[in-house]
Amino acid sequence: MSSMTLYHSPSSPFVRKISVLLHETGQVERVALREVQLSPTAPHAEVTADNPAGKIPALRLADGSVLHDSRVIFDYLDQQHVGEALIPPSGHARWRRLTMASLADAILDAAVLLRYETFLRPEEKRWDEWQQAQQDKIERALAYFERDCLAELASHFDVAAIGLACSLGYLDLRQPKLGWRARYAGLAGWYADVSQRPSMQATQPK
Ligand code: 99T
Repeated sequence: MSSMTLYHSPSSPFVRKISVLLHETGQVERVALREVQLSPTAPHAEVTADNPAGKIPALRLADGSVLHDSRVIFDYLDQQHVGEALIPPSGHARWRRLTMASLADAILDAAVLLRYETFLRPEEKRWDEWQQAQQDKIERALAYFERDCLAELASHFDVAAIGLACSLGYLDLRQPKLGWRARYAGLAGWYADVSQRPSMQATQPK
């Protein structure tokens, strides 16, 4: 029986990072999924009671305590299996891979803000410069990954690679017009490879 409950939405890339980890580390059966619909303007009461920020993912543990956000949950679940850690335990590798993961999260933060700006905000209140600034963050991060990180990404499917894979999947879902593959052929090739992993196939966004 599942001992933990994950507040979940099939479109959330932050949740997807956790779902990919569960598949990669053989922990799928340990976590029950509680699907919720929410947005900044339509919070979900149960989620808000457990996470005052009102965001998913949040993970309720067997003792009733709750962990959030995705970085904390990822770290926690990575310490609950006996295989190779997805977050390097110490040394330079730890800080490097966490920094890459943080940049992948920055892509997500910008892409989710863009999504809310175009999907939730009334048209007459939208701000083009602000949207462009979010797109610029995404472009700068992708250019950095393409220029400096291809070999590192290919070396391990860990916290950094999972983060970026979920970010690229989310760009395909919500920002297909960005057409990132045309500018980042190396990332496109890497993403095509990792997309074949069972963990990525099983967690495709809907
Ligand atoms: O901002 C809100 O009130 C509701 N939004 C969320 O819960 C989003 C869902 S992605 N989650 C986050 O922003 C989590 C960010 C946090 N730093 C983490 O967990 O790492 C939904 C995207 C979509 O449906 O397009």
